[in-house]
Amino acid sequence: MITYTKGWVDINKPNILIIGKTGAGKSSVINYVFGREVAPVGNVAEPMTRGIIPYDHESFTIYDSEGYELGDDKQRHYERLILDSLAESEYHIVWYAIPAADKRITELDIKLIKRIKREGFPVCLLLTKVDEPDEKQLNDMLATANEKLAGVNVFRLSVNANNNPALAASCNWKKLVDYSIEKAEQYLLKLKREEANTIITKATVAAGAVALSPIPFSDAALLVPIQTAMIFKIFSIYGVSLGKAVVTNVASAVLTTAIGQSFAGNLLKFIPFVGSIGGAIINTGVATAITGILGNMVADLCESGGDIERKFSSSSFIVGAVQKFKER
Ligand SMILES: Nc1nc2c(ncn2[C@@H]2O[C@H](COP(=O)(O)OP(=O)(O)OP(=O)(O)O)[C@@H](O)[C@H]2O)c(=O)[nH]1
Ligand SMILES: [Mg+2]
Repeated sequence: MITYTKGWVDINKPNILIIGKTGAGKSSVINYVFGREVAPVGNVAEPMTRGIIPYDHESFTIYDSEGYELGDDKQRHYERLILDSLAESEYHIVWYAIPAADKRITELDIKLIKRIKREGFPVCLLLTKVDEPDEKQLNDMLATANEKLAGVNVFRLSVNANNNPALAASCNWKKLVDYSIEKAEQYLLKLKREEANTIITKATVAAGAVALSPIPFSDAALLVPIQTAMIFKIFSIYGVSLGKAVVTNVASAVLTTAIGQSFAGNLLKFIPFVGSIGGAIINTGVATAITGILGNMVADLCESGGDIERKFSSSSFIVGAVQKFKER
């Protein structure tokens, strides 16, 4: 039984999709990784797995899939199926299995692997059944992968290496899973950051509009709910839940301090009549800058993991935000 590094702290488990030709040994790979028989194994001649079947592990979920059968039409159909399925579902890394027993990597395999990579998905190559070819055949396959699939990591695997310690030692089972968890985690964080960026952009536009609003003395007061909503949405992307009061307090504190700083040395702009910073009129630049800084700092915080609530409500978060505002 192999134990795997679990890098997952605050975010979901990675979803791994395993694909490739029928009989490539995909289901056997899953069983080996799980350390027990979970996926039914067939024979090379007859397709076994049908559809897509998830197998849930403590540190990841692997989706077993129906393999493609030989024939250009069938392979093209398969390619479409895989690309559609990647677009619709939440996979974080693809394991592309090619049996070393075939002694070659086909152009269609190369094309599909490159396409998956181009779509932005992490993908790696699983060279299965490395017990079958001789050393030269295996080296030729590795050379082809190296030449035609530069940048795609290759893992040598065999579930039949028990009686051959040298072969067993050349297999990369643990590396495969550790690498996949790490890559999937990076990919998931990238997706989450993109989602957070969309929310931040929308909030900065709304904040800029508030600064242009004709309602007198209300800018700063109107900004806080925009920022609070933005922060809540970012936290929810990363699966963090915090009380409303905490978020409102931090947003108000950052805004108050930042506005206070921006009026220092420019007292003419300050309106003593209102008597509170909440009534200050701020310009669009200030409103968008402070909102963008807050949003990005919250996303950074979520990515850093650990005790997010404590870090978020600490004075160093507020001081850091104001510092960034001054340096902008
Ligand atoms: N020699 C050798 N045979 C293997 C290895 N892994 C799997 N096989 C055999 O290859 C055949 C197909 O294995 P599966 O795991 O069912 O292959 P699959 O890719 O899931 O096939 P489909 O579900 O039909 O797409 C079985 O007879 C396995 O015993 C291996 O590492 N070495
Ligand atoms: Mg199968």
